[in-house]
Parts: sequence; structure tokens; C-alpha cells
Amino acid sequence: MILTPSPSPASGRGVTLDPFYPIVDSAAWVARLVGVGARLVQLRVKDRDEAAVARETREALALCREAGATLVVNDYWRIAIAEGADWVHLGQEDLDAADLGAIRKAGLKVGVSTYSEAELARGLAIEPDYVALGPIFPTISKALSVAAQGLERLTDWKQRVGALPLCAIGGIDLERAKLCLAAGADIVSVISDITLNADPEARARAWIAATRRT
Ligand code: TZP
Ligand code: MG
Repeated sequence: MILTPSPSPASGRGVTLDPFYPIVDSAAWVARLVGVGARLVQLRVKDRDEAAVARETREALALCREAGATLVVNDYWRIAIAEGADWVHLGQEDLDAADLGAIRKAGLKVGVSTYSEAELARGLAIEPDYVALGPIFPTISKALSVAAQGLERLTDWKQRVGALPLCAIGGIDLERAKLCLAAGADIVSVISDITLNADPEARARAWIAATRRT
């Protein structure tokens, strides 16, 4: 079954999220994307020391505040709290170690990744502010043991999460983004279709033009 895109911006638990949700690994990338109008960006830094992650996070937060954009900090929830971020994104393995009480006490909102029914149940149990389902299509950006979920699963997940924003991720280009939104996703996350594009700024503008609802 294909659902028509919801007419209003994604909102659950009082949050509104732009459908275009690029993931990047540096504050320099955040600057480029908020510079062309991105309103929701995830900073996902891997293989750097904690001091470098803290610096990137601080700079990215300043850029997003200035631009009126929302920054989601992947993995590094302690740094996110210390630097005054509003959002963290946690994978299932991060949920094992994260102090959700401390994260909530600091007022941060939380997005969680889910790759299976069991992970969806576990993710929903922490009362997240969005749920991500992936990979919708095969991806070159992350080594995963789970097979591509496909668009139908997105429709199924949307029926289960109700008003909670649902994020599609994995192997999504601009054309596929439209299919994900039509299938029930509220927001669409993307790495390579932006960062490996010959003209990332132009590509980001095209995503915004094709997906923004307000
Ligand atoms: N989690 C699930 S798939 C993925 C992550 C971080 C990578 C998405 O990158 P791309 O290049 O948009 O497939
Ligand atoms: Mg993680």
C-alpha cells in the first residue's frame, strides 16, 4: 500500500522536522548545507578523538543556531549535553550505553535507529522523538548485515509509529526520497547523494525544493 505524503510537517511529541535530513561528518559540511537552506542536519563523526568531536559539535551547533537550523548529534550524547545540543541520534548499540535519564534531564530530544521488529519495539519503549528505519535501499555508506527493507516496510512502520516522525535512511537519492515520502516517511536522511555529488550545494537545493512542505 502507498500512502500519500502527510500534508503537515512531521510532528510528534511537539517537534517539527524538515523532511530533508542530510548526515555529514564535519562542521565544514554543516556550514555548506545550512548555507543553502538545510534546516535539519545530523553531525555523524566517526574515527576522531573526543576533543575533535567536541570541537566539531560546538562549531556545528553555532552554525545551526545562527541559521535557525536543528543539529542532531550522532552517538556522542555526553558531548551533545555538554555543548548544549537539542538533539541526539542513537543506534541500538548506543542505547545499551547511553544514560537516557541524563539525556532527558538535560532536555535533549532523541532519535533512534531501527532495523527490525525487535529494534522498533525497543526503540519505541524509550519514547523517542523520531524513529529511523533503514536501510530502505542498499547503501555504500555503512556496513550493515541487514538486507534492504524496501518501501513497503516504510509504510508498515508508519502505521506502527503513528504521529511520531518516521525517518527513512539508506541508499536514498532524490528520486527515491519522493518514493519514501509517498510510502509514509516524514523525513529522509541522506549521505552519499549529497556528499558524493559533483555539486553538493545544488543537490541540496534540489532536495529542499522537492521535499519541503512549508
Ligand atoms: N544508517 C543506516 S543506512 C546509513 C546509516 C548511517 C547510511 C546512509 O547513507 P546513504 O549514502 O544515504 O545510503
Ligand atoms: Mg551510533
